[in-house]
Amino acid sequence: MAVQSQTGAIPDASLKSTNSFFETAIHNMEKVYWSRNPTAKSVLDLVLSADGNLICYDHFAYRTFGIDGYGIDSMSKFFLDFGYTPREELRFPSKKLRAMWFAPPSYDSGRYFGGPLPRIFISELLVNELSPQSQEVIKRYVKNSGNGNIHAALASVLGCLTWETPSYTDYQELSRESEYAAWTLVNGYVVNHVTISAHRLKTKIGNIKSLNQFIQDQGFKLNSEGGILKVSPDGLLLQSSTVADSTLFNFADGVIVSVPCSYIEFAERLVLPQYKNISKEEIKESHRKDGFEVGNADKIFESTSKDQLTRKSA
Ligand code: OOG
Ligand code: NI
Repeated sequence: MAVQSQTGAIPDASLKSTNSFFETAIHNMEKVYWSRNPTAKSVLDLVLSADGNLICYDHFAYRTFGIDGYGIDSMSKFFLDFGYTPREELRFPSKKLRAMWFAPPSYDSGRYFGGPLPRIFISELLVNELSPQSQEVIKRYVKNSGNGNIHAALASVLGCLTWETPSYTDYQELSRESEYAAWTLVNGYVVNHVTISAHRLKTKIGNIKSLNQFIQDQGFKLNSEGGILKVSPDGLLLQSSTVADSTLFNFADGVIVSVPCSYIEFAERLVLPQYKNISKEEIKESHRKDGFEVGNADKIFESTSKDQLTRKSA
């Protein structure tokens, strides 16, 4: 089925006519994301124009409320139904979060734009560990949303919440305790960010250090939490991200306030030591570092934080 839209970041013509239901669905999740996040879209356009109009995605990420069937499982079901495999769990005790990542059916056969399907990273807020006040707010929205959790993927494709429009009072209550909670209340299941695979870019921005420099030279602000470049303990997973855009949100009690939406991330995965003698042309994604890192992720989460959004210096 051909996808008809002017808002997709990547020309829809590059979605083949044989495109599956699944690819069409995630392409539409992406369109919601590009249409709401002008900075992410400008960065993508910049990378596309500098690197020849085809990119690979390393992963897509989502946030959820880990309670009453609204957590990781509500979103992962869709991906599991289309061939994804659950991989590892990551824990973030001080943020009261946990996450799971899911591998696509193949890393090396190209199905989605310039490459294979993206990995999927889904986190959830450990709601039962929050204060009674925050728990009450989250449970109220979740309870009144019918069986919204069953339709998480649909909500992401449509770009709408499965619960009723929040009040500013509730948003503020959650913001005081967990910025993640407040973000999820107003953004729901929409794509939190997409990540461009830096090592798969073909020109000189095909390593994350040059890519970061290129993006900063164009005036974009990168998340500086713990340093711009986040490096895994083994040195093989390098990540960076922009600071999230904000958008005006119409709260149910009539207040219109700017709230954080999404950012864009870059990841470079280096070749594993056991494959270091393979020639450059023969290196596949499966020869590279896989998975995610708690230390990196902990800092990437901050891309939607008030501290980063209000930071003055570039
Ligand atoms: C996810 C942050 C972690 C990564 O790649 O490690 C992450 C989020 O902000 O929801 O994206
Ligand atoms: Ni990420």
